[in-house]
Amino acid sequence: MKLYFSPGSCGLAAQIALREAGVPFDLVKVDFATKRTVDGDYLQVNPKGFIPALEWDDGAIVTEGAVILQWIADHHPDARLLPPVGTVDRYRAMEWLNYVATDLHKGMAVMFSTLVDGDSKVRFAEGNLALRFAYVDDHLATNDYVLGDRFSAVDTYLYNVLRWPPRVNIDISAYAAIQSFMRRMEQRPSVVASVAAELSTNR
Ligand SMILES: N[C@@H](CCC(=O)N[C@@H](CS)C(=O)NCC(=O)O)C(=O)O
Repeated sequence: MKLYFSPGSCGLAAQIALREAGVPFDLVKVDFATKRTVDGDYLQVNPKGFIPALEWDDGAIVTEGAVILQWIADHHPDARLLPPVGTVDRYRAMEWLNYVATDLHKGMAVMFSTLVDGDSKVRFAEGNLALRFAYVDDHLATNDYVLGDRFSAVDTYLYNVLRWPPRVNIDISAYAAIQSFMRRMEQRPSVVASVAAELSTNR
């Protein structure tokens, strides 16, 4: 199993989920600028050019972070990373995965974009992202994890994306429930190991 990633970006969630499921994997670093890995052309792996991508030992490749998380969860049901397929709880989890992917992840992508000027980023952070953070904070005020009292794959993605605001000068320290959630996640061995693994490949 190979997980294609780049340090500091959105491959962290899949890495945490793989560790939670106890799946052995190799990390393969992708250079965003050249779209290359040590093995060669990353566009042959994922023509969209985005990480993450997960390559199975038989060569099958899955892309899109929210889908990769479901793939990991469904292939390792004992890890109970997501509610069973077809249940209302599963659709609730999918709602959250989609919200994190489309509203939070891609909203934060605006803040990293070189195509958007500084003033527009400030307006976007205040007029758009602040509402997203407030919604998440409100939810986490009465739920230890996104799906309630139990950790799930959704938390890996939310944690991944919520690591980014300080890097683009967005202060989320006043969102107390988000802060508690982040500290809770950082106590998990899977999170500690995944962050360390990214750091070690970044040296
Ligand atoms: N639709 C993709 C988007 C993933 C994505 O935005 N990946 C970013 C890193 S967080 C990326 O690969 N960027 C490459 C680049 O900007 O060159 C998904 O949900 O997995």
